[in-house]
Order: sequence, then C-alpha cells, then structure tokens
Amino acid sequence: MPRKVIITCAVTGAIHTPSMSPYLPVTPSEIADAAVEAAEAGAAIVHLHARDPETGQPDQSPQAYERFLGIIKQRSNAVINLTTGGAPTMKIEERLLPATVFKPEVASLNMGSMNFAIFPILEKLKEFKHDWEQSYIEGSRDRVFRNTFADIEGILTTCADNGTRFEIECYDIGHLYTLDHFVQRGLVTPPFFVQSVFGILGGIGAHSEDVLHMRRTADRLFGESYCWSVLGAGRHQMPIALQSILLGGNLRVGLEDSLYAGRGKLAKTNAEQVKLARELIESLGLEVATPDEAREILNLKG
Ligand code: KMH
Ligand code: ZN
Repeated sequence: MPRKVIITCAVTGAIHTPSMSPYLPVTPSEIADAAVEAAEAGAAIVHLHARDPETGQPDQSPQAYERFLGIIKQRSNAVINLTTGGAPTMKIEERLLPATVFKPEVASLNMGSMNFAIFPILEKLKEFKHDWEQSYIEGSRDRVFRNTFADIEGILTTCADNGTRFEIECYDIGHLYTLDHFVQRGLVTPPFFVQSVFGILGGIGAHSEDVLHMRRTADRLFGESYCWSVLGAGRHQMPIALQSILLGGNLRVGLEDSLYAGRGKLAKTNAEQVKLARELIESLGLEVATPDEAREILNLKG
C-alpha cells in the first residue's frame, strides 16, 4: 500500500494583505470557495482564518467565521482547522474565540513567542489598497507573536473538553522541546500533528540542514508518537514540501504561506498550489490522503 500524504491548505491567513495579491481570498464567499476548491484538488485539511470583507483585515470574531464555515461543511468533507494564532496583533482571548465557539476537529497551536517579520516585503510593496496595511506590515519590526507557556496551556486545557486536536506549529527547534514539555505533562497526547514552519524571518531557516535537524530532533523526542508536516514560507513552499515527502512527512500549502505558484507567478487560487503538491506526491508513487484517512491517521473526532 502506498503511503498516504496529508495535504493541509491554509487559504488566507493573517500575514499577507490584499495589496500583495489580488487573488488573496478575503470575503466569506471567496474564503469558502477557496477552501472547497482546495479540498476538491486534494487537501484533506483546510486551515482557516477570517477577514473583514471590506478591508481584508484579520477578523477573529465568531460572526466572521460563521459566514463561511457552514458553506464549507456543506460543500466538502474536509477537516476544518481553525486558527488560534489569529493575527500577531491580537490578544490570546480573542484568538481563542473561534475554536471555543465552533469546537473544530483541529485548531492551530503555536509553540512559542517569537519575532515574525513581514516588513521586508515593504521593499517591493509601494502602494496600499487599505489604510491598515502599511502600519500592520511596518509594525512587525517591533512586535512579538506572543505564545507563552501559560497561553499554550490555556489553549490546550480550553480545547481539551471539546475533543479538538491540534496542528502544533513549531517555528524553531526550541519549540519541539516546549512541545515535549507538554507531552511529558500529558497535556498533548499521541498521535500529535507537528507542523514545522520553515523560512519565517524570526524562526528557523529553510535550508535542507534545517529540515533534517527538525525531523531528526522530532524523531528523537517523539519517536512514533507524532505525525510530521511542514510548511515553507514564500518561495520555500514547494522545495520544503518535497523534502517532507521524501522524509516520510506531510505538507501544507495555501496562500497564507505563499502567494505564488511557480517562480514569479502569483497563484490565482489555493487549488493551484494543492494541485502542484499533489503532482509531487503522485510523481513519487505515493497517494494523497482523503479527509477520512487524515481523520484516522490523526485520531480526530470526525
Ligand atoms: N502563518 C503561519 C506561518 C496560526 O494560524 O496559528 C502560521 C500559522 C499560525 O498558521
Ligand atoms: Zn494560520
């Protein structure tokens, strides 16, 4: 039996802004269509953020999520994964709201506080469609993406009774050790889903040595207890995805992580990136996991 590779698609996120790409999904119907098309193209899991439809600004209110969640559930069988990262400007209580209200199968969980640079893009971006964008991007020079031990424990315990499991985002080697701390305390249970993030300025780089070091360290700490996935930021997206496939892992794509589908070519849809990932997987003789197969592999509540 060929190995099944889980594709997660993160359709909009909170890092890219409307002026960076006209194809970034912003309205509820754009987000819903993007998620459904990604699922049809082979994504087993859709990682979701909401935005204000007028301005494209990240919006973590349950009302904003309600506008697309029902549509996605009606039109696809994809595993719903709601962010608890929200945007780096938001307080933890606000970030946690959608996961507590909608009790999804999966929620993201960020494993440490860090710098999270968006500002280098200002070298290329001169015009802004909306007022908030420039200060939001510029502000990343002097902003910490806060995820303290207390924050992480709060998310874990709040979601525990809802049966929500986690996409555990690790942006550096230290985050694996933080995760191990919560595993040792029994707050994270196998099989847990580690999403290693490469190429964010503020986190680990995207060199093959970085990928191998992350994989080896996770193997040493967690053995068979974890399921590994990766995401590469920007131009690193597909090279990192390929390395994960070769190392027995899974992958995440989507416009949250990269606005491109090929060198210098803006992705018009999330599905385009999912199709590219699918081609990589199938060209190596492997298969893409269906949503139900992902549920089984990750022991989700369904
Ligand atoms: N923007 C990604 C690098 C979250 O939503 O919790 C990480 C992320 C965070 O997906
Ligand atoms: Zn996200």
